[in-house]
Amino acid sequence: MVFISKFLLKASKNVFLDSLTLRLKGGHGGNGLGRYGGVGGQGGAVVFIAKEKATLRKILKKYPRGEIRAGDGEHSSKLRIIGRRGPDVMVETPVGVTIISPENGKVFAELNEENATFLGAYGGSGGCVASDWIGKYGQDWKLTLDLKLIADVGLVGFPNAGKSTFLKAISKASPKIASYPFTTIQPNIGIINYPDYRQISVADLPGLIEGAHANIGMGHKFLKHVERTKLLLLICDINGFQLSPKHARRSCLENIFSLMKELEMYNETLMDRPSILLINKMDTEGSSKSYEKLKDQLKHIEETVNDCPEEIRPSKLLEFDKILPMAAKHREGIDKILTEIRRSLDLEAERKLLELEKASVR
Ligand SMILES: Nc1nc2c(ncn2[C@@H]2O[C@H](COP(=O)(O)OP(=O)(O)O)[C@@H](O)[C@H]2O)c(=O)[nH]1
Ligand SMILES: [Mg+2]
Repeated sequence: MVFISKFLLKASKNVFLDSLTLRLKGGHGGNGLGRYGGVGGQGGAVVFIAKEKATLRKILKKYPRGEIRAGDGEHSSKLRIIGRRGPDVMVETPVGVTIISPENGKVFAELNEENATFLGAYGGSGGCVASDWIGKYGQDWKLTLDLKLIADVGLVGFPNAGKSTFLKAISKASPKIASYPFTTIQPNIGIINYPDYRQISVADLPGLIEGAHANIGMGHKFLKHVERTKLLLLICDINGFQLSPKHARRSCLENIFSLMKELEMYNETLMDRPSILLINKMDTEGSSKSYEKLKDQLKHIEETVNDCPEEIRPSKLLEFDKILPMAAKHREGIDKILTEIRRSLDLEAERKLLELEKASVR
């Protein structure tokens, strides 16, 4: 166990956080000044405000100890009879967090819209005659921010790669299967049921196309969903892909780079997300030979990426936990994939735990 932990720490990337517990302290109220009837300033408050660009990781980075404190109210003085209010602290949270009690799971709020706010901790009132001129402590407690996930695993691939077929092969969901380069619009969620009753959810999302990060087609919506998954499963057709005669025909390798580029352009931190690469349609003619070549190219991916056209060249590479071949249509290779999905998620869960321990949160 100790050994594994050391190894994980070394291998630790920027783990995706979907839950964060914080200690929140409202500011202390300032003392009053009885002689002059002066009232102390109210302590500042900690306020959560939902912002599109915010992440739980950014909060942890700003408050590495997981503790957020608002400013104290000013004492009343001869020069300023009414003490100034302590400064509030505004904490930007991602849109879609649920704020709950870490003790009993009670839900206090859901911040589902940009600029929605929640009072995380109130400041203490300033000292006055009723409190014998002594300022009061602010609220001091813990809250947990939970980010709603769409699924544990997100399928990432161009139209026709075989995402819907794959989802059908691994779960009981029965998504629409199209034989043309069109794509499911709504995410279909499938559940993998393991023999020991463990369940892992998988989201089949509207197919990604080049330029999605720039909001072409359903792109942005798609990427927004992908952001809310813990493990990325990239699916590529071994034979490559061409969206239409107007578009360039891309090889399987180029598609892999192009997918990375889309993810990176949308949100760079996605490149730190654990990922598995699945090469589909291994039942088609010539696929074995192409796969051997591809494996070799991926082995030297740092160099091969330089040969790829600039418009689809990522500046950072996803590090795949595994690269696996399959023929989703015939359920070939699926069992091994299910084992690896689970392994990747477990490894990631352990990394996250370690990181939170390091940050001494909880
Ligand atoms: N030969 C072959 N065809 C496949 C395989 N997996 C999917 N397909 C076909 O590829 C087409 C697109 O599959 P689909 O699952 O709809 O792709 P999606 O757009 O990524 O969801 C369909 O005609 C599937 O039958 C496979 O393993 N082998
Ligand atoms: Mg589909």
